[in-house]
This record gives sequence, structure tokens and C-alpha cells, in this order.
Amino acid sequence: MSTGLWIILDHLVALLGVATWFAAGVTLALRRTRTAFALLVAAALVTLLRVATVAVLAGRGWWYVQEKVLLGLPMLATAGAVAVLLAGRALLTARRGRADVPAYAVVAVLTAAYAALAGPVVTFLVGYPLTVGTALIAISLVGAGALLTARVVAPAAQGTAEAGVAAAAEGRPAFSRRRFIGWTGGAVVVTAAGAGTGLSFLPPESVTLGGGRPRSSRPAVSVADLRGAGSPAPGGTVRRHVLTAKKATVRLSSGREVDAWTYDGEVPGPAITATQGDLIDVRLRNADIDGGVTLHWHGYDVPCGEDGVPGLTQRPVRPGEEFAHRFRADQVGTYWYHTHHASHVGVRKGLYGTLVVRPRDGQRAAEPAAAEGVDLTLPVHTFDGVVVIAGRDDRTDHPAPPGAPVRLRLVNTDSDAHRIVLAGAPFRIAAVDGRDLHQPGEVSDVGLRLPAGGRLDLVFVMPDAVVALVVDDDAAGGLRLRPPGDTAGAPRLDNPSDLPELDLLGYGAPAAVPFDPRRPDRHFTMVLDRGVAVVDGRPAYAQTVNGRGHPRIPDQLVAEGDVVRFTVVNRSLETHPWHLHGHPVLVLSRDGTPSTGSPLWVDTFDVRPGQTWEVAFRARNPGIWMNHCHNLPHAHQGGMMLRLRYDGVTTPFDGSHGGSPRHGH
Ligand SMILES: [Cu+2]
Repeated sequence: MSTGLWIILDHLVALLGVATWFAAGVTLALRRTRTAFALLVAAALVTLLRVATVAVLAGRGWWYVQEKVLLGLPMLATAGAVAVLLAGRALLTARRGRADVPAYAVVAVLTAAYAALAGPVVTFLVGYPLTVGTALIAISLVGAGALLTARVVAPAAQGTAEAGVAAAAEGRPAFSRRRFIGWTGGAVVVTAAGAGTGLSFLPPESVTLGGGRPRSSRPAVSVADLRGAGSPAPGGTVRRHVLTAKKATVRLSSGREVDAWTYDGEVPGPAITATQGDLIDVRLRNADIDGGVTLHWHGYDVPCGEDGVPGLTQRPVRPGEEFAHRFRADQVGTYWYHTHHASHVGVRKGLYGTLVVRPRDGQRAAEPAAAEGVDLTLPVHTFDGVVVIAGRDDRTDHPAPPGAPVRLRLVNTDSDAHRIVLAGAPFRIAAVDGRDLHQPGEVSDVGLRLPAGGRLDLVFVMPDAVVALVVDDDAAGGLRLRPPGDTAGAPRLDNPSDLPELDLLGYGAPAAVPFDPRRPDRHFTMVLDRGVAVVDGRPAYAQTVNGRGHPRIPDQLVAEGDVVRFTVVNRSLETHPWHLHGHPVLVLSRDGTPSTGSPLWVDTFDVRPGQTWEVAFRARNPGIWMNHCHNLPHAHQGGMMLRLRYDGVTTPFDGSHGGSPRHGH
């Protein structure tokens, strides 16, 4: 069973425990002794079951259980054991008809219920990592619950409670002893709660070193000075574009109209293409996007000053302003561009386009020249719940002569993954996220997962029949490649959702990689979760990294040349497509299973619930880079983004990602 399912099962067992402990406490208070006894036994058994689910999760990784093992379970086990001893004995006595149930038994069982509740509350509100402050607050709240319950329950059963207490009180009047316990307990609870709250307000550290050297005193360079080349490589040309960001009503192929935010009035924006070595020269103008826009070159390892992150590498481009990007197209492959300013709104509304860089002739012998074949760039985007492929929202036919080499460049511009099926021809996945795979084998009858922001280049030779590209198992939509003259044919495609998903970690053949990822200079762990955290200065139920939200997540410090390793753990019940700017990362393993196929270089990897990914990269593109979830609402509203900072690089801007509308522009 997957870790994600164990996480859900553990939540359910925890909630069942809360329910049974409370039910036992309430029935005991109502003196329904038979039911109370049965529920007490049930609560104890559910608690033992919980120990088992937590033990299984612990086997999947300490990150999944830290707060449960250190706080939730010990607190529940202690309170539960006391409750079983006190209430169990009292109930056995009561069943023999010798006495009423004493008040302290009710208090003990309800206290166990509060302890059972405190565990999941800490998990849902705080998660990983548990801090001393949180633990103190949780324990003091359970203590306060116990004291209040004693106050409420005891007068109702005054006689028996006083008799019981008085017997143990060595003759002192029960009333003053109870009062003494109440005052002392109250003082302890208030002190613990105060200390816990104080600890929670300590300012977070601003930087984490990942086990590497601390910040040096080397002379600083500003990100604003880390700009691209001014000229193409010898033999290259200048690819000049002016992109004007503006609102427009866009008519899709079905005739449907969309109120969009666009580059140049088009969705997707103008396709930017180049040949390796060309100079890309793009002037971004903003006509009327009030909050501002930028251009971020997703997956393209541009110099940091070209990266288009407002507040970090530049100011947002406001209406009437412009920003000039220049960089050399050194990387071959399929990429895309989009605004990084309030991108959870801007990209969704249409501020995106594609960037494709083709190799110079002769550099890729295996690849047929594009002119002879079919080479389509297909950004997949969702407008109001309807999937739109390359600006077309109904089924699209495209001619393809039999025998022609075909390359389909899929780009996911949404915040959630898409499932891709290609039916009618065996094919290869030539490239992932723009980077070629090594010896990719031919596959058919498989589903492919295209993470948010990700790209897949599918190549095949056009057969003598129709080939269908199906997105999200909607066999009626998508793209049909059709031999000339074939107007009605369709490939056999009964249940695309039944096709198994191809695991890219085992696809293609291994090859040498340019560094040894087993000996990283820095190792950072990012545990992704939900919890209460400060996001952009306000408390929120945030999407957290190590328990914090942007910009209070510590920067990751690296030095140029470092081999850096990331462990990314998803404790939450949502998928987080993780995206580092400026560098592709090499996938090492997922859930402890190493990558055995082609070296897999990606700029976005989908960390699904309960998954743990190990990736590594070489730090050789100095700057301050965003490192974030590419589910854009998670990043911008939820706060799931942080910075990877090179030693010696500074920013003249405010340093926090200014892309949230909360910043008030
Ligand atoms: Cu996310």
C-alpha cells in the first residue's frame, strides 16, 4: 500500500480514536456503565491500532511521524493508560453494584479524549517539524481541558468524589485539596502555554546551509548585473520579439470566447523559436495588466537577471513600462515562458507561450530535419474547465503523410498534471523537460504523466492510419494526425484510462552523469505539508515547507560548483510539482527506489502524496533562484516557495517574491 494511503488510513484511525475516547467519556458521565465499558475497551484497542499505523508510516520515513511519535502518541498513551486503570477499575466495581462511578474516572477518560484530539490537531495545524513551543501549547491545552472538566464534573458527583479524595487526603478537607490541585495545575498550564507561545514567536533563521560552508565575505554581485549575452554565437542570428501584455477577448477554435490576459492578444502567446546559438531578444511591454507582468523562461537556464521573478530579479513591469530580455539560446529543446507576477492568476488567464530551440544541422544525427516531417508544439491549458491544446478547444485534425517523422512537443501550462495517451503508433519519449533521454525505447499502450509546467517530446514515424493524442482520457477530444485522404478513420482506443502509467525512472538506458550525486556538498530536505503559518506577513492555513510559508522559509545557501542534493517529502494529501529555477535536477530516486533508466533531468517533478524524491544538481548558474511548487495557487497564495541563494549574490529589490496581490499593487 502506498505511503499516501497509509497517511489517509492513519488520519482515519486517529479520528476514530478521538470519537471512541469521547464517546467513552460521555457515556461514563451519564452513568451508562455497560456502554461506557465497551467503549473504553474499544478506545484502548483503537489506540493500539494507531500505534501500528504510525509504526508503518515511521518505516516510510521519520518526516511522516515525527510529531506523532514525539508528542501525539506518548500523550495519548499516558492519558489513555491512566484512564483505563482508573475508569476500568471503577467500572468493574460499579458493575458489581457496590458503588457509583467516581468523578475522577470521568475526568480521566475525557482527558484521554482531549489527548487523542490534540494529536491530529497538531498534525493538521502544524505538521512537520514539531517544535518545543507547539508541544508545550498542546500539552497545556490538554491540561486545561482536564482542569475545566474536573470543575464541571466534580460538583455533580460531589459526594463520591469527595469521599474518594478525602480517603487519600490524609484527613485534610477534600475541598481545599481540590482547590490546591486546581490552582497549582492552573499555574502549570498557564506557564507552559505562555512559554510555548513565546517560543513560537521566535524569528526564524534566515538561511540554511545544508551541511555546507557558511556565507563567506566574498564581494557581492547583484542579480540585476547577471544578464545574458549581447550577441549570438558565430553563425547564429538574433530572434527579436516585442511582446505586449494586454487584456483581450480570445476566440477559441470552437467559437467560444475567453476573457484572457495575453501576450500580443494571442493565447498562447507568440511561439518563440530559435536555433541553438541564436540570440533571443525579447522586449516585454505591459499595456493594461494592472498588477504588473514579467517573463519567466521556464526550464531555460538563463542568467539570473533574465529570470523574470518580480521582487527578486527585477521590478514587475507595470502598465506603460517595459523590460528587455537578452540571452543566448544555448539549450536545445521544448520550453515555455510565462508571467511570474501573481502567476496563479496571470498564467491561468493566458499569459504564457512556448519557446522551442532546435539544434544546428548535423548536431543531432538521429533526428530528422523538421522540414521533412511534422513538428508540433502543443501547450495544454485549461480555460474554465475545458482543456485547450495549442489554442484549440475542440478536436483538431492535422495532416501527416505516412512515413513522415513526427515530433509532438507537449507543454503543461496548468497547475495540475495531465495524463497523455498516444494511440495508433508506437512511439518514443525523446525528451523530458527539454532534455534528451538516452536510448529511449519504443512504447505503446501506456499513459504518460505530464506534471504542471513539464514537457514531453514524443516522436514516431507516421503510420498509414490515424494517430490520436488524448489528454486526460477524453477520447472524444484531443488531436488526430490523419494521412491525406483518410477522413473517417480512428485508432482503436476503448478505455484510455485503463492503460498503465509509464514510469520514467525506468525508461531508457543509463549513461554517465557529470557529477557524483552520492557525495553532495549540500543536502537540503524540504517537507511539504499544510499548516498554520505566516504567509506574506499574515497568518494563513498555508502550503508549508518545513512548517513555514514564504517569505519566512529559510534561504538555501549554495556556493558555485557545489553538488547539491534535495530530499523532497510530501506529507500532505495534494500533489506538489516541485520546480527549481535556473537548473535542471537529476532524479536519483523516488520512495527509495533508484532511477534505473536514462539519466532523467527535469525542471519539475510531481511529488505526489506520501512520496519522497531524491534529486541532485550542480550549482553553476549564480543567482538567487526561486525554488517552489508549480501548482501556482500553492506557491502564490499558499506560500510554498523559497529561495536558493548563491554565496556572494545580492538583490537590489526587496528580496521577497512580490507576485502576490496581497502586496497591494
Ligand atoms: Cu503544491
